[in-house]
Amino acid sequence: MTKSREQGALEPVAGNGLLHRRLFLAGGAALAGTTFLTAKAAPPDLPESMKAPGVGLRAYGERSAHEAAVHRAVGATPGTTGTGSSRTPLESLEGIITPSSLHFERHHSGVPDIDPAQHQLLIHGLVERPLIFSMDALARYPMVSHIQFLECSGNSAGNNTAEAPQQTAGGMHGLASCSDWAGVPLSVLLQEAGVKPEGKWLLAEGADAAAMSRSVPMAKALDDAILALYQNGERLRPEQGYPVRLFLPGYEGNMNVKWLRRLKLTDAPVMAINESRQYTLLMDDGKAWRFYYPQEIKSFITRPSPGMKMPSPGYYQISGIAYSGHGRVAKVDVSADGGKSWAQAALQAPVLPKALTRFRMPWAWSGQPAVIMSRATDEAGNVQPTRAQLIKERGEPRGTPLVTAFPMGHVNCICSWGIDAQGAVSHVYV
Ligand SMILES: Nc1nc2c(c(=O)[nH]1)N[C@H]1C(S)=C(S)[C@@H](COP(=O)(O)O)O[C@H]1N2
Ligand SMILES: [Mo]
Repeated sequence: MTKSREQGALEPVAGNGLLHRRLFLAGGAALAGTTFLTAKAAPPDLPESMKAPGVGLRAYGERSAHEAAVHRAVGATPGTTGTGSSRTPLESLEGIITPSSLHFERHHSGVPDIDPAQHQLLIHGLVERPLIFSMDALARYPMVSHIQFLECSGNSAGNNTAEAPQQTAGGMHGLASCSDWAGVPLSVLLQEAGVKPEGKWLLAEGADAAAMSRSVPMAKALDDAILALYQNGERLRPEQGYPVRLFLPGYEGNMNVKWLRRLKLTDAPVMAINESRQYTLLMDDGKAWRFYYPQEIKSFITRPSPGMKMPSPGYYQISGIAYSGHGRVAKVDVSADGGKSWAQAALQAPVLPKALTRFRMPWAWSGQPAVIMSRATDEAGNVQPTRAQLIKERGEPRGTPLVTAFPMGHVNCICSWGIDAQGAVSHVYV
């Protein structure tokens, strides 16, 4: 008798029990009889919630009190208020959207309290007509919205320390989040201001005490840059730059200037401290890589991940995220045997350019120790490097703490989780 496609899907396609992604496409039919969980036979008692009416209506929603354990991991720089970062708990999330209240934060001098009725945006410098916009005026321009990720270039820098840091997936990679950003295309406003031929760069300046300043090349400004006013359908959170932020899809987090107050057209980059000293990669030979914009192809497994325990051998769904500042994710390969063999994961639709992409992989865990990892490729053909490849290119790990990790920014190497015979998950280097 010939095997059905579904039965075929239950046969391993790579070492240590990885199964074909087709298993998910078959609607799970093949898994009947090989259950992920044991369903109880007796019906549950009538729950208390059915015996009396629930609480009343609420004007602004809150999550369930039972979910309070899911929160950002906050790391403020000692001796400062609000300078530092907080990380998205990626291991607790599914899909591709980051709830606004869990979007990672990175502030150089805290979160300013800005009244939108007072705030103004100035466009000046090498333009025909300098313009000042109130927030109300800005909101009257045509808008676009896109689901796109934002990532700090210091994200995942823990992979470049000598010992594998024992962090959760969010602790390692949680300076990345993904939202539906809506706002006014920058190109529309530049057209109105009239860019002079010598205007090749824009200085973007924030209205915070850090006066975050970055130079943006004109090509990006005219391509897909927006002045973001909305995040996941509502006005930006204060932490994300309320009332207006520059959003440069795929570009390193730092350039996405929050609390934007000024765009000055210039003929050259201004070499602000935030781009001349910070946010450069200092190489072992003393040279610094500067103006290093797109966030490179990256992926990692969020479930299972460190801090979790696999309760027993059996069927599991490996789940993770992939993204690239260069466009769409083309494919994600997963290995369960430390990189010896690989099989392609299922990509959850929609697979959007410069957005988080959710991948999933069925796995029959035998109960033996295993090392799981993912390797993404983007539509431009960029493949996520191994850690050894990154070290070859950048030099040996410097062991610098995460907060001063600028020389180790743009770390996008493959990240491995080890699973021991008891099912405990840890971060391992292979
Ligand atoms: N004005 C201003 N803009 C800023 C920053 C800042 O400190 N001030 N931090 C930058 C950095 S380093 C990053 S990674 C992103 C973080 O954006 P988020 O806090 O919305 O996640 O904002 C960038 N824009
Ligand atoms: Mo950043």
